[in-house]
Amino acid sequence: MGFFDKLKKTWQDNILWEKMDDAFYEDLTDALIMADVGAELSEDVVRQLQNVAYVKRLRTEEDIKGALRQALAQRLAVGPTALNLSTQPSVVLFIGVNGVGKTTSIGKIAHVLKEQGKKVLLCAGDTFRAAAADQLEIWANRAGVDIVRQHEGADPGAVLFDALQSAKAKNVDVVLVDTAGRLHNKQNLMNELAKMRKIIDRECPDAAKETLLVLDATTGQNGLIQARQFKETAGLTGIVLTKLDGTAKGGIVFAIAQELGVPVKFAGMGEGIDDLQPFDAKAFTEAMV
Ligand SMILES: Nc1nc2c(ncn2[C@@H]2O[C@H](COP(=O)(O)OP(=O)(O)OP(=O)(O)O)[C@@H](O)[C@H]2O)c(=O)[nH]1
Ligand SMILES: [Mg+2]
Repeated sequence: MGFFDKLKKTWQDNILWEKMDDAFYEDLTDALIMADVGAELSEDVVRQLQNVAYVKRLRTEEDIKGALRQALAQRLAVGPTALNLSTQPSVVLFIGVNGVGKTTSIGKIAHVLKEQGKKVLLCAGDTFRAAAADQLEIWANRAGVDIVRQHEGADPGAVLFDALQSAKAKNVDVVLVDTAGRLHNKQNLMNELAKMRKIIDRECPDAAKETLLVLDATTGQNGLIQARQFKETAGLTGIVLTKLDGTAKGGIVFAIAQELGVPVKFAGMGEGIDDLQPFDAKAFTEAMV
C-alpha cells in the first residue's frame, strides 16, 4: 500500500488526531524528501505542521492537507512572481546549464507577450553552437516576433549590444536574451554572463531588468548548487522551472526560495508553445500534496 493510500485508510478508519503518531509524520517527511524538498526543510515543514495541527486540533484529512499546503506555499512566497516589464525596453536575460529549456522557454514567453500586444525582440546570445540561433529563429517565427542574430562564434556581447541598440531604435517593449548553456563551475563561461549583465546595465541603465535562471525540475538537489553559482555571478530575479510535465518532483524550488530568496516565475509543462504557465504557488502545492 502506498503512503497516501495508507494515509487515506487511516483517516477512513476514523482514527482521531491523538493517534497521528510519530510514524505518520516520519512518513510525511519521507514523502517530502522524495519530492526533492530537501531533508532539513522537509523536517522543518513537518514540525511546523505538527504544531499547527496540535494548536488548531486538526483531525480530518482535508484539514491536515490544507495546513500542509499552506505551510508549503508560505515558503515559496519570497518575491514577485510577475515579470517587471515596466520600461521600454525591458530586458530579460535567460541563463542556465545545458539543455534545461532556455531557448524553448524564450519562445513560449515571447508568444505570451506578443499575445498581450507587446513588441518583442529575441536576441540570439547563444553563438556557441551553429544550430542555436536557427533554433531561436524558429521560435521567433512561431511567435511572430523579431530576432537579432549573428554568425556562429560571434561574441555574445556584440550580439547583445546590437539587439539593445535595435530595441531602442525600434521602440521594442521587451528584449528576451538567449545564452549558451554552461556549467555553473566553468568560471570563464560564467564570467561571460557577468559581462553580458554589464552590457545591459551600461546600454540600458534605466531599464527594468530580469535575470531568469532556467532549471530542469528533474535535476533534484543539484539545482540548488546551480542556482547558488548563477546567483553569485549574474544575480537572479527569478526561476523558470521546466519539464514539470515529466516529473512528480520539483520540490527543489522550496530550497531555492528558502536559501536564495528567489521566486519561481514560470512553469514549463511541455514542449509546445502554449506549454508554459505563470507560476502559481498555491496550485503547485495543491498538486504536490
Ligand atoms: N517535456 C518538456 N520538455 C521541455 C520543456 N522545456 C524544454 N523542453 C525540451 O528540452 C529540450 C532542450 O530545450 P532547449 O530549449 O533547447 O534547452 P536550452 O536550455 O536552450 O539548451 P542549450 O541551449 O543547449 O543549453 C528540448 O527538447 C525541449 O523541447 C518542458 O517544459 N517540458
Ligand atoms: Mg538553447
